[in-house]
Amino acid sequence: MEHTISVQGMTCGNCKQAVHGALKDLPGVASVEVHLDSGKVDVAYDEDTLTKDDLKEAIEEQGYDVVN
Ligand SMILES: [Cu+2]
Repeated sequence: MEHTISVQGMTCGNCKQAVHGALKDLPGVASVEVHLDSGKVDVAYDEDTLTKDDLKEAIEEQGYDVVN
């Protein structure tokens, strides 16, 4: 399952690393790509292991807002 998440508040490389790391650490996540310029995060994950809400929560725990 591929999902693109819109995230608000990512402004620099540290933000990018924080979001990337938080998602990549979740069991069931295959790949993460963070696009700072557009605020989009592409995540490939296993639907049997994770839900979109799990992804959203992991991002929000880092202090960023999820738009969709
Ligand atoms: Cu930053």
